Amino acid sequence: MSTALATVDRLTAAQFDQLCVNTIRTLSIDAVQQAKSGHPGTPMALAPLVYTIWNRVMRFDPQNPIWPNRDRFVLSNGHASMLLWSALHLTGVQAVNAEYEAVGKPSVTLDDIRHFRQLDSKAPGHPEYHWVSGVETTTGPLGQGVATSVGMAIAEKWLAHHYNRPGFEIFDYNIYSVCGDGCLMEGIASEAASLAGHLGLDNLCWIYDNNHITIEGNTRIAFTEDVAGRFLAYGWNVLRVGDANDLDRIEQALEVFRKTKGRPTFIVLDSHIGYGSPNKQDTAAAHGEPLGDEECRLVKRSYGWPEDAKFLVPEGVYEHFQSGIGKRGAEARRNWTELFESYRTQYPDLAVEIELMQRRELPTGWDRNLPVFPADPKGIAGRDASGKTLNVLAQNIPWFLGGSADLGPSNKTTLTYPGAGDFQADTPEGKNLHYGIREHAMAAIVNGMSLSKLRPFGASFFIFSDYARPAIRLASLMELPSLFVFTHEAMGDGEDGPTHQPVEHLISLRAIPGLITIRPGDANEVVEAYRYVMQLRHQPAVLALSRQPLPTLDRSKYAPASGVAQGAYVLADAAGGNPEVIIIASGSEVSLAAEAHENLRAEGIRSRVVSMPSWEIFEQQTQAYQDSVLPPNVKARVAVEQASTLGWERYVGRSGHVIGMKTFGASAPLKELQRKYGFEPDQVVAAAKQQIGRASSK
Ligand SMILES: Cc1ncc(C[n+]2csc(CCOP(=O)(O)OP(=O)(O)O)c2C)c(N)n1
Ligand SMILES: [Mg+2]
Repeated sequence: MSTALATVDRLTAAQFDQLCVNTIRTLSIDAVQQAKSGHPGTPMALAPLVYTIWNRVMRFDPQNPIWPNRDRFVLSNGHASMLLWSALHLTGVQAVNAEYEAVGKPSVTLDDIRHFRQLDSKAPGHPEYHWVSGVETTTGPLGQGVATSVGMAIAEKWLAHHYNRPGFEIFDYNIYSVCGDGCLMEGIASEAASLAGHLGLDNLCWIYDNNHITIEGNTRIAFTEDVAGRFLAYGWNVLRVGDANDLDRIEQALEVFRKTKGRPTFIVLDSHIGYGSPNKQDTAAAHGEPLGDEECRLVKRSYGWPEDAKFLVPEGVYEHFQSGIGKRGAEARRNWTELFESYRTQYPDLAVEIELMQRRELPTGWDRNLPVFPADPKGIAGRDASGKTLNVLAQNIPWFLGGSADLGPSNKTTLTYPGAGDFQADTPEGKNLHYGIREHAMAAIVNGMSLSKLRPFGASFFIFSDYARPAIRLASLMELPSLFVFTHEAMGDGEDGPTHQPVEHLISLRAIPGLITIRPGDANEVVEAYRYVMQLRHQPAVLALSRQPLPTLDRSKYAPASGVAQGAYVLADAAGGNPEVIIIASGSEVSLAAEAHENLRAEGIRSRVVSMPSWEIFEQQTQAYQDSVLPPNVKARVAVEQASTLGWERYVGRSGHVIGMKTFGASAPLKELQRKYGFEPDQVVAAAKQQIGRASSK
């Protein structure tokens, strides 16, 4: 008689385990079959792993998937999402909304699973944070999940050392991340693993689905390295479980992980993709397409499952999860909540911080003492103004921390105030992170920390935002307030040449939905940019800051820098507010535009200068405000920005003029580059006059 059909009370514990494992398998198979797309093979292979982690090991309360001290589960091989949907469904994880309130319904219903990969289903193609409660991070782009998990592990270490007190282990959770061959081939995983090993993150466990299969076939065609040896070299504790169906061995390995101090753990799990499928097991055919009706039947037969049953959750399965993770998680959370209540009596200030952080709020006084820069024609570099601001913010906001990918001295992102400290294995309370030259992992780690409710930043040269871009994109997709501080945002490092001069980066980042990019025009705009981004709760931001000094504008003469909060504002206007031409600029070109404006005025020409540090913020303003800044009847328009001209037509119109970059830059002193590419007052003046002529001849 099949296990599935046996009477529940006659099942042994082992049979019950198997029943649950097979439920995960068959739900996955049926969902993929129904959707006519998806990835059945890996859920079939890894169901025992996921079952063991969730039901036997993880400290996670399905009733409250955002309890701060929960263990984290990251499915880095996101194509196997049915594993997660099954786990969230069978354990009864409850949904919360964007305001972190329980909404009183399950996160993933059986109906969602029936509508796997369909519009509005809470069982989409890949795990999506913010869309499905209980998903800890969005995965699918291979390698991102494991790298993000390193950020989660860093965050746990920092939180534990900052907030735990004797007798009060407020933070002591672990992070489990499952990954496949694809994740481990991606460079980002190597970057992240290297840093995790260096930092000795013993709260972090990666489980590698060693199935020798990827889309094109057996890994012998492209991936023959000694993966275990590689992780040993990174300084990880490496374990092996030779049979992915052996729940006890998996559990033992996870126990070894929990007992291992001073190193992260890497478990190589030998598995068979498509396990149980007579014709597809161990082949790439099991990876990414439905098994087909006939094979589904054969597989179910091999599992001892009713062949024609669909989306079957046999009697007793929900209860079995309830008595496993449900009971353990509820107890753990209850104990923690009691602990936290007495912590609150003894350490009220710390308790308040922890609670603020959970809601992504800022402490009172978070913006006190922000610098105000006096007018100065010589000015100060964007990066220097940023460094001063960061140092104030980090002192005002205890959980604001970050660092650079080895460019701290150049990005000016180092926190230098007394006590800031370096985050290292033996000083996990430090606020200066040293990501090493690993921009891609850095950005994912920033996301991981942000998912853990810290306010983290990462920094590099703007040109290398390309190396971080996939994780920046995910920050936006996840609606995380991750902060990316990029300096050397245009041609300010002239002599370094075109390899170091961003051209297409601004427009490329502007193209990411939801991401806020800000290119401030002077030191006070830098401060205002930070004031704006720190208040974001659900959007990431990129700051593009200058390497070279920019004149600090005289705000008694020009409009206040607080206009940054509108994205664009009228900096200087024609007398009577009736301009013949509008000059729009960002960053280093704002003072250039202001200079051109003065020259035009001397010639009796009425111009308006609009400082436009952020397209995205401007576009969130009312139409009335936008029209007040860019009056539709003023057609003569010039945009000046040391970056690709692409997209500026939306503000200057098709007949407007854009002074920008149409080619790469060159290696030369900045002044010569400014002349060569037209970033000089005379050229702005000439363009403005030509625009006026053109508009009036119509
Ligand atoms: C960055 C990235 N590149 C490519 C893909 C497309 N892709 C999805 S799964 C996959 C193969 C993954 O192989 P493996 O991790 O071994 O997964 P398995 O088939 O064993 O589950 C590829 C290439 C992706 N999702 N992300
Ligand atoms: Mg594989």
